[in-house]
Amino acid sequence: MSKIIISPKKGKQGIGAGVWNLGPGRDPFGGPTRREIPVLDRIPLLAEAGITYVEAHDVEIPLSDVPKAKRILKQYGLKMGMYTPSFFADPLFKDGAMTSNDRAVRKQALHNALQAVDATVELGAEVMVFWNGREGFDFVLAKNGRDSFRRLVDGFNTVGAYALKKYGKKSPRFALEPKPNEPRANMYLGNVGEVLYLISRLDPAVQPVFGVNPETAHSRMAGLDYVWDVELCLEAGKLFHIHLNSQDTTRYDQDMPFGYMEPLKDLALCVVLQDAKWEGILAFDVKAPRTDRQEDIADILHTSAANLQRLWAKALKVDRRKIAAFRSTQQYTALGGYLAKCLY
Ligand code: 3MF
Ligand code: MG
Repeated sequence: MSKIIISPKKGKQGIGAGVWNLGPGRDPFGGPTRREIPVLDRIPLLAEAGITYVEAHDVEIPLSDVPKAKRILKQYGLKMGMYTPSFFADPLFKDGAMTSNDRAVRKQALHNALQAVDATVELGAEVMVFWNGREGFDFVLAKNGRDSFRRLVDGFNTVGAYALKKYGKKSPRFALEPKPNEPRANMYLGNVGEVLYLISRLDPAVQPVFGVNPETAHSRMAGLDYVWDVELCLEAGKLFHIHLNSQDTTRYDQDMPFGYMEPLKDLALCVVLQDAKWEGILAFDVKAPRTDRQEDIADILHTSAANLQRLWAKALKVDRRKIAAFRSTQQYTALGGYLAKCLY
């Protein structure tokens, strides 16, 4: 299949997706429902689905597999869009990584993070993501929140200083991905505002390389509006990456297809990204549901991409002068009606 193109769009063309999007269908209540596809074998599947930019965790493509991964990426005409250390899968990180109460675990987390910087550069990805995985608490007073915050600041300062010293202008940029809960009951960096606040507390020398990776479903889990969350990142000049998907209300994390649950909001999000002349990758963080058959494992990517292409095209046609007019007369119901007309 040819590459999915979102056109016209400034900067990076093509779609991003994670190798973890094509998992075997495990969930907290049951084992796999499909054959587990070896990680590097998922790259050709992503290519077949029209993806351009691959994303992976260090546990999926460890440093030792980087040369092989690069060969496969090249063979299938793909690029690495983003790389990220897993601070959640290893039992070692059961109580967090940078915020673990165990000093030895914090040290290991930092070691993994610095190694992931090298792998990110080696793979040619421009962005490295930190998802707040297990950085949080289930029991009150289990951690000292102020110490945890300080540990995050110190950890990210160290990562930023390492990357800037070693790679200078070629340093990756770091995007922190907020999520309010799951797997912890309460997570540090639970929303975009918290991430921006943390960045404001980093060493000024590293601040320019730190930004946000908002995920539409994560905002929804927090009961927040992802259009405003993205606008807030843009306002701060900190939209470094984006994870697109959808979420059926404020429940457990579902990673459903982009454009499926709230198409009107998604249309509005496309308008915002177009008006901001977003140059970065449009990436999906979706999960093939356990009910999908082996042969249909990429349906979630096809569906997300088709929805995004349709919504992007419709958003281009949204008359910005009409929006301005509705705003000036405060006719918001009519504005909603106009957007619905553009959509349906
Ligand atoms: C979890 C997520 C993660 C992150 C990933 C990249 C598995 O809710 O969204 O996906 O996006 O770790 O940093
Ligand atoms: Mg994500």
